[in-house]
Amino acid sequence: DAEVMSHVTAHFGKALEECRQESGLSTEIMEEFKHFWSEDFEVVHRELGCAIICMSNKFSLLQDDTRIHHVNMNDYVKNFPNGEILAQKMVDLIHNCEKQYDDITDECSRVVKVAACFKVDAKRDGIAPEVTMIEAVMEKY
Ligand code: BOM
Repeated sequence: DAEVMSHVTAHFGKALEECRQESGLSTEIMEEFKHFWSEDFEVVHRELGCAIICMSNKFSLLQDDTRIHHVNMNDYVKNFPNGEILAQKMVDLIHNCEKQYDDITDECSRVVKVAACFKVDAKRDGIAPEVTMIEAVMEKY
């Protein structure tokens, strides 16, 4: 559900500023994390992959091999309003994308590929939020 995803994105996106330095993700590439879901934003930069790893680590969402931690991701998403309807779906989508890029050894490069795949699949399944939906809930976090 796109509404739930807007909450998850608004909350997760708050960690971006803490991760800018170590990831090297400039504001020129990505001004705010909500733009991840924008039609014109291309999920291609290695630095975005590094930022997503850093951000995910703030919430313990990854395992030591930088793949998704299924239990922790499920619990994280369940904490948002109606999160239980999205939690397992999100884990399944991400895991399916991970399987497609398992051969990429560079972690940041692999994670940005997984994220791009996740964006495409989330749009296909109608659970991708509009940027305006994220803006509407950002003040809650
Ligand atoms: O194998 C690497 C797993 C990394 C998961 C990347 C998932 C997509 C991240 C970008 C989108 C985020 C939107 C909402 C919050 C997700 C926790």
